[in-house]
Amino acid sequence: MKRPILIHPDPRLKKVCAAVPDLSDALRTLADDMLETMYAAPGIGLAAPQVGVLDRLIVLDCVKEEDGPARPLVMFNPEVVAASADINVYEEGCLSIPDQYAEVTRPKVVEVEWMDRNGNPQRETFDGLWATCVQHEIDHLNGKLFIDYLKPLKRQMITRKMQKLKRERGRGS
Ligand code: K1U
Ligand code: ZN
Repeated sequence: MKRPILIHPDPRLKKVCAAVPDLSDALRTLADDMLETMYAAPGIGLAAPQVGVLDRLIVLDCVKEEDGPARPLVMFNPEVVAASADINVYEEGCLSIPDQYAEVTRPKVVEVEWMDRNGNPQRETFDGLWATCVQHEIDHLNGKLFIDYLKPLKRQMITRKMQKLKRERGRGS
């Protein structure tokens, strides 16, 4: 089932999310719903707070359709355990900040540990877009948005645009 995506500004997007102590069928259903929501958007990642759930859960799939089969990843309690000194600049977007893009600088390569949907620990090294995306999603779990990396004036401009968008959507246009 697709879930509605929260639009910035929303207090739930600024919260630090709680670790998931144990997996449950409800959490697996949430992960499936998040993947469906992400693919439909379309997007390459989604974090639980974006659908209003303050648990440490992210999903991502950065495989481009023309590059081969999908690779949906579900990560509970993801953690960056190592990051390269090498950096990468990528023009990021966010499904909670529609149609706004800005360059963000992050480590180029990161090693991430997480628990998979079967409760098994996983560890993998990510590079390029995968590394950018997994860091963007983990930021969501800590209440941080990509616009928090921008200069205050630019951030304020984007926030005002989103407030206007929400007012217009609220009026049904
Ligand atoms: O977390 C999110 O809001 C999802 C976001 C992830 C992301 C994008 C770019 C850099 C870092 C993280 C998105 O998926 S925005 C949409 C997007 O980038 C995209 C959509 C369709 C095809 C390819 C990319
Ligand atoms: Zn985002």
